[in-house]
Parts: sequence; structure tokens; C-alpha cells
Amino acid sequence: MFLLEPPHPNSNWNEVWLMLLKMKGESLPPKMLVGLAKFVWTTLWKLMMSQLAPSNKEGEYVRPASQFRGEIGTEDGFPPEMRRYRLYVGLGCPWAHRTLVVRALKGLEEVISVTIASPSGEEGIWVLEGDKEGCRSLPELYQLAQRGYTGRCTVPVLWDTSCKKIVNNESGDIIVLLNSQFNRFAKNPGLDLYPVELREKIDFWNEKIYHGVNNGVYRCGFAQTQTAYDKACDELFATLDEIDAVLARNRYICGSEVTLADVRLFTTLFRFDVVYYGLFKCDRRRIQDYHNLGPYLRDMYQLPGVQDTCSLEEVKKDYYGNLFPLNPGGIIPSGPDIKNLRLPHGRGGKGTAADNR
Ligand SMILES: N[C@@H](CCC(=O)N[C@@H](CS)C(=O)NCC(=O)O)C(=O)O
Repeated sequence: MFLLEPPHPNSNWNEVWLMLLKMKGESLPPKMLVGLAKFVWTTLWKLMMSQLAPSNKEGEYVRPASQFRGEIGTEDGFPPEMRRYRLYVGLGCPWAHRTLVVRALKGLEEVISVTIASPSGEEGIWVLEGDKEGCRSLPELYQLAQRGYTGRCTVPVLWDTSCKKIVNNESGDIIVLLNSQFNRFAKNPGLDLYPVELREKIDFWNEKIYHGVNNGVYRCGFAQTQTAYDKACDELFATLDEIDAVLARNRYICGSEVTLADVRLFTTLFRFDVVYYGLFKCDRRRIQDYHNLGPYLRDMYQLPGVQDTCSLEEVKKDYYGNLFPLNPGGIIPSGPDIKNLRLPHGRGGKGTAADNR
């Protein structure tokens, strides 16, 4: 596309184009072929990465902030009601996956419906099939909620089916709302994943895990310079080592009970050996090789209802099939085998530690 329509008459593309025309039908000398291919591919790669992954001048990935941050149940917020809200999720997405895990743990399947969006490799957007609002894609849904919206159209979305509005599109907020605002209708109202007495500790770990691990794997995979990648990778594995040490003492991050900090960590760990290790170059160590993180991942996977929220095939298809600049051939690897996630985790006997910070 770019070669046929050079973007600027005086640009280097013109020279490339003329050279190609001259060479048509002849074989290129290897040095020229390599030089040409490198120039064309790196230019395209930079162009595509700037769209896929906004970065700062050091080449570090900078995640855009979520735009809809509404509340459920507060005075000026949206009222909690049975079957009023819907979650739009993508099964490959770790942020959306958090919302499905909390919905399952709290027993909110009858209360909050789910629409699954699929990534379109051709259009680079999330598409919807049979959407109840009549939208063909997520950008259409965002436009329905707010005409003229120009930000990114991301999953997850917590949607109000009554007002046709986006309540919230920040997974960190949505899981807090699901944990606390629908207890009247939940099957497991007694399960509190964000108890007041642990909030300080949970927030502390949330911050660390977000920066080092959840967003950390993206900072590795979307880095546009070697220095940016090295920094992200060092931080990622330092954080994983730190968490592994905590999990030697505690069954879960903040003690003996599962909390939102575990949910947030889990959805990244679940994808780690399968996509981040290879595609995002997070390859110093696999999760299953960690003494505690490996069994902990199995423990989380085996919590009631969690397994049903996990689709490794979709994860692989989504990342390897759609992140074109990282995997232009689109080949999806065959492994690894996830049967080991069903093996006994042996973590039931772990106690609580008074302070694991
Ligand atoms: N801050 C958001 C991030 C969500 C996010 O980045 N979702 C990705 C999928 S994994 C997405 O929909 N990306 C589409 C885009 O950026 O255009 C959250 O945690 O909810």
C-alpha cells in the first residue's frame, strides 16, 4: 500500500519505489535486498507501533488513561439494579478478564450480562455480533454513548442498558463496583474482595503489580527502544521475584483470603507463559518455573467459576493473530499445554503473615 502510493513526493519512499521499478524482474543483490527490506520494514513498524502503542521520547510505552469513570450506587451515580448493566469484554484481554473473574467469584452471572467482542485483524477494532444495542463494533457503541468521542475504544465496558451510556471503561474501577454494589443480587454476597481492613495493603500491591506486571508486560512488548525494553524487563522480573517471596509465606498476596490484588495479578499470570514470554519478550523465566507463582497460578485458576472465564485459545489467537507489528506472519504457536493448570496446587496449608510489605 505504501509502496504503491508514496506518502510524499520527496520522501525516501520515492527512491525506494523508483529502485523497485528499475529492479523489476531482476534479482536484487543480497546486501541491497537486506538494506531495502530493513528500511521498509522498520519504517512501517515505527508507523504502526505509534498507532498501536503511544510512547514517550525514550520509546517507553505510555498507556492512555480511561475516559469513563462513573460510579454505581452513589448519590449521583447509576443505581444498582438486576439485569440493568452489561459487560462488553474480549476474551483475550487481561483487563476485561478481571471483570469476568470478579463476576464469577461474586456469582453475578444472572445480574450482569456479557457481550463478547472479537478483535478484527483487518480493521484493528473490536467487532460485535448480534449486539442488543444494534452496534456492529465497539467504536459504534462508544459513539452511541457519547457522540463525537475520539478516545480509544477499549474493553472492558460496563454499559447501562437503560440510559444507553457507558458507566465505566476502567477495569480497576469496574471490579471494585462489581465487588461491592450488587451484593443484594449476588449469589456470594459475603465474599468481600476489597475488605476495608486490607484496603491499604491491597492498594499498595495493586499499584506495584499494575506498574511492574500488568502494564509491565506491555511495557516490554511495546517498547520501541532497547533501553525502554531493558528497563521494563528488569522491573517486571524484580516485581515477580518480590511477589514470589510473599507467596512463600502467604496463600494469597494479602494473606489467607483472595482479594482484588490476586484477581489483577492472575489475569496477567494466566497469559504469561503463553503469550508474554514469547511475543512480548518477557523470557527470563516462565511463571511455571517459579517456586510459588506457578502453584499460585493453579490455585487461582481452580477457584470456583474462574476456569470458565479462561480461554487460552482465544488469548493466543488474539495476541499472535492481531498484534500485527509484533507478529507479521500471523502464525499462532501450538503450545504450551495448559493441562498442568489443573494439577494439584498444594497451597491450602499456607498461613497468613502479619505484614508482608
Ligand atoms: N485501562 C483499561 C485498559 C483496557 C485495554 O487496554 N484494553 C485493550 C484490550 S487488552 C483494548 O481494548 N484496546 C483497544 C485499543 O486500545 O484501541 C482498563 O484497564 O480497563
